[in-house]
Amino acid sequence: MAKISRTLLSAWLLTLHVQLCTGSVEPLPSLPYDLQYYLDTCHGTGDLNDKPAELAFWGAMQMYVSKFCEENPSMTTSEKAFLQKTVTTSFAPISASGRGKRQATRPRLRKEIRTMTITERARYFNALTRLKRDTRLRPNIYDVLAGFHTGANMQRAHFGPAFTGWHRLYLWILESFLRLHDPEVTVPFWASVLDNEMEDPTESVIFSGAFFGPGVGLPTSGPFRGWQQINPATVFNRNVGGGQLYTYEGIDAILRRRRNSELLFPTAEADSNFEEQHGGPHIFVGGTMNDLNAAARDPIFFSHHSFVDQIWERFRYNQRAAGIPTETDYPWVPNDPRYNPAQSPTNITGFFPDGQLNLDYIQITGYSDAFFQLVQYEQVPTCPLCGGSQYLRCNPTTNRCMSRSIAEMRTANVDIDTLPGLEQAAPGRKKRLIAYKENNAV
Ligand SMILES: [Cu+2]
Repeated sequence: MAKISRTLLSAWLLTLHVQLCTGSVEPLPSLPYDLQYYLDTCHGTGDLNDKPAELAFWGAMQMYVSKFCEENPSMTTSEKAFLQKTVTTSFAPISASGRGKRQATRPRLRKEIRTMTITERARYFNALTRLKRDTRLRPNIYDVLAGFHTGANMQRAHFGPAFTGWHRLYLWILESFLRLHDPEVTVPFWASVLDNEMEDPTESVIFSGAFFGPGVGLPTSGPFRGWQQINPATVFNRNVGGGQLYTYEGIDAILRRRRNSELLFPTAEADSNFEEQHGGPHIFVGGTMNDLNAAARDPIFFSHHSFVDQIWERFRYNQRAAGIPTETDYPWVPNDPRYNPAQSPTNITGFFPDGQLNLDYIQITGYSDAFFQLVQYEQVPTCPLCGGSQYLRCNPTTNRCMSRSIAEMRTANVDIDTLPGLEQAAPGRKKRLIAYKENNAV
């Protein structure tokens, strides 16, 4: 992959800045602050000249563009109460209230999506579509939650030590809302390392109608094919094939480390830069996923982040084994300008972007060990059985599992275009299938 020089990157970003702001070319006195900040700090111990150009461009641009994309929905009192109540209830078992015993809850078991049964997959996709149709928040719950991942929150969620914890909490919140509609569902993870083993990952079953739908263009088939009609303003698109999916080598480099400071901006080691590695699949899926401000509109975002979280939990398991306290290993040096103040361990996560709600979980909450007890991950499938999944096979040469392609499944006469049990996303149909109960949110 092409390497770049700082000068070239600066020139390219400068041009882009000018196009974004004015549509015409004007000279700028210097690089915009955020771009300069990214170049100066975000590469930490890595050398920008050793970075794949695509990733460096991507990181710098996400950081920069996010500030133009603030979404400030105004909510009614009852909407606020509903949002607040659902989130607060979901966090009740892990909040350090000291008001007595923790709620006894069954852990949420998250699986690789190709090892789920057809029914489990259909139930997960149905819960997503029900959230997309659920107007208890306007325009719908799914879109409001996707809006958490925009604007000023990007400074709280990305490019610093809060990256892992913030997204862990975010996944938990989405999952809690899904469980209002189906209390059994959990967010499956997409172990893109399995697709990376393929000769052409764009041909993976992941991008079939039986999984996340087409890898190019709008969701015209697959589980989200009605989403365009539900809200044309927030429909997503894809353009698979760029970027770099997870590699076993990259994951191993992360799992060899023992401190979060070795994984996270601004001090990440070059080969175990967790957030940078996570950018690869964003670029690979392309389209909406390629723009962090809109990425959560594509549900594949949450399964990608479920995998990010699965890797982090494996890292934390190693930390525990080495006697390192996971809850306090939050890399932070007060008054060091390389650290973004929005990512101070005591700063708010800011889930509701305009701060109207009192959902002021602080950044270090994401490092809480309580999640270890309430969420469990299955392993990434391994040879020879590969989780017993018909969508995976063991590559005997590498002794690693890999995804099957859509063509392989067709040759084997397995229906890969439809998913039995999928509910139609008919617009305007309001049906609350499972009534909200105070205690079924977890
Ligand atoms: Cu993010």
